[in-house]
Order: sequence, then C-alpha cells, then structure tokens
Amino acid sequence: MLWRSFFLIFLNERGLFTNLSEIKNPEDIKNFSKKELATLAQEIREKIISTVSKNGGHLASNLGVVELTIALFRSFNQKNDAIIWDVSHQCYAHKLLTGRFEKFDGLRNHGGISGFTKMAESPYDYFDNGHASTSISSGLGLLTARTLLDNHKEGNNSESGKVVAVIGDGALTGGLAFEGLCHAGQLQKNLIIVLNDNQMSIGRNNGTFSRYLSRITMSSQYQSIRNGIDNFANKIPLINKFLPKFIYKFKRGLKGLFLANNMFVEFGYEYVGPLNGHDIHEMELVLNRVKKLNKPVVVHVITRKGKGYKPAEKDPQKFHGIGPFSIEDGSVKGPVELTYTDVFSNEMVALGEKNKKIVCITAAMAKGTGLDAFSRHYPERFFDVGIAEEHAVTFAGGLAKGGLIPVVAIYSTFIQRSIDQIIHDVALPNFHVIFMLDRSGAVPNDGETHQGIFDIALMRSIPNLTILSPASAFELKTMLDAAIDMKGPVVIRYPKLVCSEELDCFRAALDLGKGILIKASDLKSDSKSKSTSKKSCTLLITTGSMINETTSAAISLKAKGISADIYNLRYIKPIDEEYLVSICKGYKKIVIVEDGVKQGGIGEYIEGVLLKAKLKDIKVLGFPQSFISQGTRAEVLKDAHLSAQDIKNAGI
Ligand SMILES: Cc1ncc(C[n+]2csc(CCOP(=O)(O)OP(=O)(O)O)c2C)c(N)n1
Repeated sequence: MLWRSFFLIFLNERGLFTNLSEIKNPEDIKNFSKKELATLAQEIREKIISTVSKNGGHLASNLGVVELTIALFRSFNQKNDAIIWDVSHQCYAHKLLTGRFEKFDGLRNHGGISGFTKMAESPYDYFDNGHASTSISSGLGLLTARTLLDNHKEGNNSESGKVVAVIGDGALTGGLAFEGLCHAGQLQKNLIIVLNDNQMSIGRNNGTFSRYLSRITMSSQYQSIRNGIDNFANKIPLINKFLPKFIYKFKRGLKGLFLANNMFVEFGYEYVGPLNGHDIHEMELVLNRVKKLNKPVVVHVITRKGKGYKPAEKDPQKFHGIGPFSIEDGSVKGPVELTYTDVFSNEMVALGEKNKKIVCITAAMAKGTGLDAFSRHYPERFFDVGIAEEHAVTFAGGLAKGGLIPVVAIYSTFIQRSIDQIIHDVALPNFHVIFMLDRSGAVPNDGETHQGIFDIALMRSIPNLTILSPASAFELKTMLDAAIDMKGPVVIRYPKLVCSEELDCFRAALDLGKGILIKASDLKSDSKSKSTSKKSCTLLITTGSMINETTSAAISLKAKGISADIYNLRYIKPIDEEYLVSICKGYKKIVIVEDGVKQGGIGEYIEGVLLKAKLKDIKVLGFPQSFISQGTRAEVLKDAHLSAQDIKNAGI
C-alpha cells in the first residue's frame, strides 16, 4: 500500500523506523529509545494483524502482550534466562523477536511455523506448549534443575539463569497452576510468575479467583494514592529521573499497607502490582528488581485483550481464535455452513427445554463447544468451571449422583487431562454422564498439542463406557437424544467439520453395538464409473468422522470397477462382534479406517475379532504412533496416509 510506504519512509527519516525484519535476536532491542520501542510495538501489531487476517490464529491474546513481551526481552538475558509462555497461544511477538520474522507468513500453515512455542523451532522456545496451566510447574522444574546443576559445579559462581512463567488469569484457574503455585511457594526459589490479567479467558473469566484478582486490582484507596504519586512525579521529571528507586520502594511500602494479606503473599511470594501491562518502562523497572530477589514473586500486570485493533478490543472473544478475516471491519470471510458443533449446540437447547434434569458443563470453552446457546437459555443449569477439565468431570459425577443428567462438552485433546476422573469418578460408579468430544480426530492448524487422536485408544479400555461416533448431523442428534435415555457414561466424539451429506440410512434408530451398511450401489457416483461386479468385494469399515474420505474412496473404487461397500460403525464401544463378523463375511478385502492412533484403537480391535473368525486380507488405517504436526484437515490426513486416495489404494 502506497500510504504505508510513505509512512515508513517518514518514520525512517526520524529514526523511528525500527525495522522488525532486521531483528534476529532479542538483544537487538536493548538499546532502543522510548520512541523506537513504541514504533516497534506498532510494527509487531501490524505484522500480527496482517498475518492472522490471512492464516487465522489467536489474535486478541497476542495483541494484548506486545509491550509485555518487549519489556521481558529487555529485562532478561535471553541467552541464559527462560521465558515460558503458558498455553503459548500468545507467543507471536516472542516469535517475531526471536528471528522468525521471515517465517511468520507461514504461521499455522502446513510446513510453516507453529502458532505455539515449539522446541524444535527455536532455542528460545523452552517447551512445546498448547494445553493450559503448565508454565508454573515446568518453570519450577527447570529452575530447580538449573540451580541443582549449578550448585554441583565446584567453584562456579555464575548465575544459573532466571526462569519466568507468563500465565494468564484464565490459565491460572486450572488446578495444575495451583499445584505449581503451592510447590513454588514451598521451594522458595526465585521463580518469577508474570500474571497477565486481562479479565478474560476465551470469554469473560468468571469465578471466585477472577473476582479475587479484581479485588486486588481495584483496591481503590491504594490505586488512587498510587496514581497521585505517579502524577506528582511526572510533573517534576527530575524526581522520576534521579529518585526512581525511592518512588518504587515508597509505592511498594504503601501497597504492603493495603494488600498485606493477599493470597500470593500468604503462599510465600513477593507480590508486585498491579502494573500497567502496556507501559514498557514501568514493567522493566519492576522486572529488573524482582529478578534480584531470593524468593518466588508474582508480578501482576493488567493488559487489554485485542489492544490496538478496534474490532478485537470490542469483541475479544470473537478474536481470541479466529479464521481469516477482513482487516477493515473484522468480518470473517467464507460461507457459514452447519457444523457438528452447531448441531450439538441447537440440539442441547431443544433437549434442555424437554428435560429439566439436563445440565451442561464446559471448561472455559462455552463458545467453542457451542454451549453458549444453552447458557443463554438456561443460565441456572449451565456451569463454566474455568480451565478445570478434571474438576468438570468429577463435578459431573456428583451432579449425576444427585439425580441430574450432566452433559460435559470438552475438546478431545483436553479430555486427556481427565482420564483418571472419568475412570474413578464416573465409570467406576457407573454414573450417567454424557461427554461430548468436539474436535475429535484431525484438528486443523493447531498442530501436535491439539490433535484429537488419542481419545479412542485412551477410553476404549474403560469399563462401563459407551462410545459413539456420528457420521452425519442426523446421527449426532439421534445419538445425543439416545444418550440422554441411556444408563452409565456415554462419550460422543465428532470432528471440527461441516456436517457430511445426509443419507437415508443415517436415519435408522440406534441398535446396541451395531453399525449400518451402506451399499456401493447406494452411493452417488459420476458417469465415468465402470460397471462393477454384482458382488461387492471390498468393505470399508469407518468411524463416523471419516465418512467423507471413506465415501470418496468407495466412489473412486467404483470408477475402477471395484464394488466397495461401507460399514459405518456408529458404536466404537461396545461392538456387537457376532453381527460385525456376519457383515464382514463374503468380502474379499476389509479396510478399517479410524481418525485416531492405530495402536490401541478400534481398527486393531476389529482386526483381532475378524482374524479370530478366520477372515483374511484386513488392513487397518489410523494415525501412526507419533505426534502429528499442523495443516488443514486434508493435509493432516494425507500426512498420516488417511486421505481418500490412501483409503482407495488400501481397498484395491
Ligand atoms: C487444558 C486446556 N483447556 C482449554 C484450553 C483452551 N484455551 C486456550 S487459551 C484459553 C484461555 C486462556 O486464557 P488466559 O490464560 O487468560 O489467556 P488470554 O488468552 O486471556 O491472554 C483456553 C481456555 C487449553 N489450551 N488448554
């Protein structure tokens, strides 16, 4: 854009153009003037906005931490000190300042850089993060290792390297964060916890702890006296210049008077804040002091989610994680088609009306799971427990014991946190709890930490559990309705996807352990199809979420003269083995397709059943035992040899 080139030339002539693309190393920004830092922050924001508008990503959280990232990079020695980003969805400025400007255009794309910190990408990325509330524990571990190893080196007086855990007020609601907080308070090492408080998780951060943070922040007497001191000092610049230490100490002393009993202090921490998280200078002043302490410290910074981009400031929830959008007005591109999430969302509202015993639970994902609609209709029967998946499950067990019918909606990847609670607090007592696992199978663009490929293998072995996998919108509705009337725990897993084409056979009622057979002759095919032998020779057995790829494969096989029927499993557990064997008999070749890890998955299990029944020529297609990196759904499936083409090849 012409105006932008003129603007940059104008800035450059005044020494205000910092050229973000030249920064290869965080040390480069240490000598920047105040004006250069402001320009740098602006350039970082522009780069983040323009990239996310094309690739999608976590916009609002990243815009909120630009100044914080700069302040951290200026206050710490990046060669030695570790900055750990909790969840790490807010690491874009960190990436831009650690030599990844050139790669930034490929953010979240197949083969591009990750939207999260990733050790393989850079030595500045200390952990492969993506799930919330881990930074305090992993930071404490790293710090402990560093101090122990350093102490063991005889005569070594060098600094071991500081460790900073940056955690949001949302991530701090997770139980794991509290476990880390308690342990760090006990060990009394100089772990520096930067609490990035924007009063938002993905949506508004509710709950006791959030209210508690607001109380700390809003301690109005303290705030107003503090502001008075700041105003006074600002009016007389010499005071700020020559007595910053004195002013800092005075303010700290004052705070002690007002906030002596704050929870962090009682846990054994030094507490500093709340600071303006968009004032680089103020944060640097504090960070440079707290790193010299001999105890753990919480630096509480207040930031604004979406800062610097009006549409994101206005609606930070919409811009928390967003697909490609128009920079001009923030509108999201692309047609809006019905997804499985929409179907669940609508059906829950309908079921909530019919049955007053139904309650819904989310772990900070009301919008993502579609439960926001239920929450608006039945606020008294809706619970957002914060990023607390373990609690969500055990809480649901209690609700079931008390006579309610809890529906817990959690993404497949985050349910990994709650396997013990599902076993111990729900499956063992056989409580009637319904688990809705959105984002099961291949998950687009978020990479290793977010793939939903472990749930089948993790849960199939749990007694009392029923696991269902719908192949269409109608099947999802049927399964959810049926689950309400079942006994014991039920899991329904479905992908992040637009619903597949509805077939008449999907309307059949559920029959315990049985799937439905879709004949090759019932599949739509193009006119180029060769005529196939009357007898079907290949059977493609599939989980519901792989129905599109399996159907395409069957149609391609038909075009080659191979008649391939499809068996849509519906039930992942239990499986009516006798019925399954009776279906499979008569086929020359059987291919089992699942969008979960092959080892311990449904494919291996079915293969075992069929081999026992003396059936031969069976192939199992599933995810390999490795962590699957980012790409579109189609790219992820192709990498794992699970594309329609791969299924077709296996069926020949
Ligand atoms: C265990 C787990 N559950 C849910 C999520 C989804 N998630 C990603 S970011 C986020 C909100 C984090 O809020 P906060 O820590 O305050 O960061 P902010 O985006 O507000 O800066 C959630 C719920 C996750 N990453 N990990």
